[in-house]
Amino acid sequence: KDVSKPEVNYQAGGSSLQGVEMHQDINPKAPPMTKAEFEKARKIYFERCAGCHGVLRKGATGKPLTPDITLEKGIPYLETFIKYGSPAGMPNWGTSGELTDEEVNLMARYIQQTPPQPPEFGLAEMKATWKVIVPPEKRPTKKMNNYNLDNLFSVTLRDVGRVALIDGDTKKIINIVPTGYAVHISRLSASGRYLYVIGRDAKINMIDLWMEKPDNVAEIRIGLEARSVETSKFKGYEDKYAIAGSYWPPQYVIMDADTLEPLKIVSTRGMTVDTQEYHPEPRVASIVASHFRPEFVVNIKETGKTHLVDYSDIDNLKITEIPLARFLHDGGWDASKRYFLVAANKSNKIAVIDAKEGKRVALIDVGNIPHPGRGANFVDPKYGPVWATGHLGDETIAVIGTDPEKHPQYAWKVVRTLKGQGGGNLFIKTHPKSKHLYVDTPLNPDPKVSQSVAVFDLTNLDAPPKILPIAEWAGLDDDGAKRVVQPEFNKDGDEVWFSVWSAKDKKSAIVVVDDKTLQPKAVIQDPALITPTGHFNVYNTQHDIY
Ligand code: DHE
Repeated sequence: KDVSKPEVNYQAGGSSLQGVEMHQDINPKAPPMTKAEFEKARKIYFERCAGCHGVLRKGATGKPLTPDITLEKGIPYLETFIKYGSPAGMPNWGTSGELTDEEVNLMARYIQQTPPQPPEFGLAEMKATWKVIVPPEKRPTKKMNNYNLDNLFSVTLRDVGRVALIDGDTKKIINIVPTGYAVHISRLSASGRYLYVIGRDAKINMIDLWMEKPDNVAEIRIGLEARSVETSKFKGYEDKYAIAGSYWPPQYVIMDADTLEPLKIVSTRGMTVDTQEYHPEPRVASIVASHFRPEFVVNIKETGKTHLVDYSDIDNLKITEIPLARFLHDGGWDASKRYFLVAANKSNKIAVIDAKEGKRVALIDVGNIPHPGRGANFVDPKYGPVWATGHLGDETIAVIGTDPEKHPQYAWKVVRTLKGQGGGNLFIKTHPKSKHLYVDTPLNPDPKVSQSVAVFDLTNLDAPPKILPIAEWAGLDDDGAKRVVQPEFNKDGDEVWFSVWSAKDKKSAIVVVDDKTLQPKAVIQDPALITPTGHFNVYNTQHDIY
């Protein structure tokens, strides 16, 4: 792939929707394909192309590729595009060696066919996959283990469809739990007892941390492709509801948090925020739970809108639709947890929602493709409370004022711009007890940069960052890619954990850094730690501390 376009390669990572039957009649105007060719092309399309162009090829961050457009272009034109890429962001799938000339030709023919539509996934389909492994009445009535659960880490083992539960105190693996494929995130119930994880294949696993050996107690598939799960956090609704959003079908579902029983499904199909045109495939990106109201904040990519979903009466569901900007992706709370800041990544903006008043307060221009993860909150020596985001498309970190009461002149403005190591940043992190801001760059094309992190001194933000060679500290003796991804603090805020992420057949590790000395404190390596990516501290995730 064209290594200069990390953000494109990053998006092109969907699953193949394997096992899903989609028969397609050949469009008589399109170049012919056999059924086997069509199937092969369909699989390649879902794995490589759908992330940018959309399952229905209506266009998202990539251009639309519907037959009314592609038929006119013809095979040689399309082949050239697929093989060599374009300056606008299309990767060079052919010359990079990802696709052979034969496959390039196959894809050029395939995208002239009518896009096959994957099946819908309603209540009946969800219920057919739903399993309560240990019913609530058979679960422990008190904590049955001696683990310090607040300091437990849930680590995604991406390519093997598992999570590792690691004791943050002893750094020992407690259990390896089977899950869906490539778990994207882990989230906690309000009480901290239950851990919910969601795979790309839209499978949710619910893990009871009170068991002698924490393990699965319920599971369900809520669609064919998904990224987000969350639980109700408002007072009086603790551990009551869970919610998950899917990419396909475009919808979200509210579930009983004790059993994962699906209760209410809401489609996100509808009009886009700006041109107000119908979009058939608006994917659900991040979801957070409000602390100020019984509401979920559901961010929808292609329409650029956020739904505030009031769960106080789910039979008479009230949804407030907030217009933001395209394409909403990830975000986090400010330190007061009143304001939610979310990246509209192709608009190069951060949007701010006031969760107390239930409305939009700002749209802030930032750098190229903001990608905050959940972002980082700290008190800037000059500008007061701020929240920061890094960017996939450039080396900057945008620092935004978040205190409209005491620092109104800086609120919702970029008050400073820090310079990191380079583009390809995914996550940044600090902790209320730390004086450091950590910035990863796993998608930077230069291995020196993708294998290290930049650390800023929050008391002296004018100084250049220190660079920590995290992958080198892991001491892995093979030639794995060793991308260093996602800083995450322990409960006490004195250690930072990083995944050193290599391919499935190479060694990976977790490196723990001492936040005071910025020296390595521990390396967790185990044959079971295959492709670790996201890793979530229970206490910090439960309480939205970042
Ligand atoms: Fe993620 C968060 C979607 C690729 C690791 N990712 C998110 C969220 C979304 C999302 C919507 C926010 C969830 C929330 O907060 O509710 N991610 C996508 C994609 O669509 C994308 C670009 C391409 C894809 O096909 O999935 C993508 N993500 C990746 C990766 O390649 C990463 C690095 C490794 C992996 O596991 O696939 C990756 N994404 C993560 C992590 C988080 C995340 C670790 C949570 C960060 C946090 O601190 O909360």
